[in-house]
Amino acid sequence: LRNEALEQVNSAEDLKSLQDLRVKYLGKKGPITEVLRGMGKLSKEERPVIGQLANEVREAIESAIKDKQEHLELEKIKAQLAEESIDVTLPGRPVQSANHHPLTAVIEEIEDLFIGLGFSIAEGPEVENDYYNFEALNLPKDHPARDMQDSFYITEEILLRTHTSPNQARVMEAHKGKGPVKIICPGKVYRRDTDDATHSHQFMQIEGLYVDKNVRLSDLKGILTVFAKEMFGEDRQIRLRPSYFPFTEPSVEMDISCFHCSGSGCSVCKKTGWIEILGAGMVHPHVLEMSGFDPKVYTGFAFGMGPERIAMLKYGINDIRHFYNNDVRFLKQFKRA
Ligand code: FA5
Repeated sequence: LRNEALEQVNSAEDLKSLQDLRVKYLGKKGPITEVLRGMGKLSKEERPVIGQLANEVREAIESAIKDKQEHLELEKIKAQLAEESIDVTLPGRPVQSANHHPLTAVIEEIEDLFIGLGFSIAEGPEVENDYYNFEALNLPKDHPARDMQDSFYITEEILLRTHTSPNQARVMEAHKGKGPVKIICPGKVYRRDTDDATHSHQFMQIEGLYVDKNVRLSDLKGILTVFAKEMFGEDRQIRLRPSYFPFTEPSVEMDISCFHCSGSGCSVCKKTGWIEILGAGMVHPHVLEMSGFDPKVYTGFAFGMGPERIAMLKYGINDIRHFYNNDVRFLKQFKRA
């Protein structure tokens, strides 16, 4: 009995089976209790011998159970510790932090700059009426200059705006003929242009409009010079070339110097040392009038720039399509300080 019990105690795998063994061998219905209970039936000589033997067996089993219990409890604690331990030497998981898209960063920089010059921000719809996109800008139906911007029409009267200039008319209408109006309007525009390194069918523009008494072409030139120097550095030159837009008279296009250009950004400069970044001019009297401003009292200038081209020049990016492909390897290079 003793050997059998000790063997079972030793091979017990957990505290529960150990408890079962304790009940089985030492419990009220166990064999040892039974022997002790039957002592009365034994002879005087047998009693101390059997009694001693039974006690020895009981003590041996008890002590085996106690040892085993201590052993199992220790094992349990060890296992628990191993399971819960933290390896402080493991390298941490890197936290991916988001950052601004380079185009967003440039647009915000331009916005901040113009806010600093007293402009406020206006926004308008991307799905636009033919009236605001063209007619209110001196481009009646059948005007040949409509072809300058090949359009995505939705219906005969509704299209995806081809530029941010419709907001000139919208904002002036909202001012009900009373100046000053001094806004910039950033937003997406759409044209049926074939995508290449410097053209995209969907791109951003930032419109500027300043209407007040006595606004002159020299004010436009002054503002654009400040803008170019702030954006690209003091040593940049600007150049205004005569141009044509039906909604401005006179009209200009602004080039910015890129003499110090080297590397991939140079392809944007087309090796001439100048790159065109915006169209501008004095708001056509007819446009002022159509939107409720008296051209005898008010004059104004307007401009429309392409922030992609500006970002390309600023960061030496040689293909406009990088902005839209969302290749993380490209985007990661523009961490904000
Ligand atoms: C216009 O869209 C006129 N609305 C700008 C204007 C506003 C003139 C106010 C006068 C007064 P233009 O089509 O040139 O003009 O476009 C203006 C700028 O948008 C360009 O200088 C260029 O930077 C950018 N741009 C034009 N087409 C694309 C294109 N397909 N992809 C990327 N940028 C373009």
